Amino acid sequence: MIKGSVDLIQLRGKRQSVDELVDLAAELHELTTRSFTPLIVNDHAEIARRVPVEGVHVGQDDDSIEVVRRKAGRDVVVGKSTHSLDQARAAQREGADYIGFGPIFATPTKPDYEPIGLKDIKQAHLDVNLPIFCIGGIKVDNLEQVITAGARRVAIVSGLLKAPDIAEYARVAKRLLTSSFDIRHSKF
Ligand code: 3NM
Repeated sequence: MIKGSVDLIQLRGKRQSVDELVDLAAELHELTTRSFTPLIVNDHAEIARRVPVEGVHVGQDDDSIEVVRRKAGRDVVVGKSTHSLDQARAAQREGADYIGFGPIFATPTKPDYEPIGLKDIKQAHLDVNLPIFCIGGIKVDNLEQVITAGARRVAIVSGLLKAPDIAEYARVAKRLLTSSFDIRHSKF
C-alpha cells in the first residue's frame, strides 16, 4: 500500500486484543513513518497513548470524540464512521477531523449494515466541511461510479487486500481519484 502511495492506512483488527494491536501498530508505524503515511488505529484510543500513531478512528457505538482525545492524551487526528446524512452532520458538530461515510455498497467486510447507496454522497459534501471517505464495497471496478456521485476520497479494504498486486491496485485507484478531481476543478 505504501508503494502504491495510499494517502493513509488504518489498522483495523476486530479480533485482536489491545495489547496485540499495540504491538502491530508499533511495528507498522516504523514503516509508515518512513513514507510519511499517516497511520490511524481503529476503535481504541489507548493504542494512541502507547504508540505514536497519527490518529484514532471510532464508530457510532464507541467512545465519543472528546473521550478519544482525552484517552489519547495528545493531539491526534480523530475520525468517525457515519452511516447517514444525520450522523455525518452530527460527527462534524461533535468535532471529528474526518468522517467515513457508508457502506456505499453491500460488503462482506461489514455484513450487518444496510448499504446507503450513492444518492447522499453529494449532499454529504455540501453539509459537511470535513474530509469524507466513502467506504463499503468500493473497488477499482466501481470507483468511477462513486466519484461521479460526488466522492473525493475513498477507503478500500478487501479490494486492496485481495488484489494480486496491492501496489498497482492502489496506484490505479489513486489515478482515478486524482484525475477526476483535476478535471472537475480545471477551468477548461
Ligand atoms: N466500515 P470493503 S464499510 C470497515 O460503512 C467498514 O462504516 C464501513 O470494506 C462503514 O472495502 C466497511 O472490503 C467495510 O467493503 C469496507
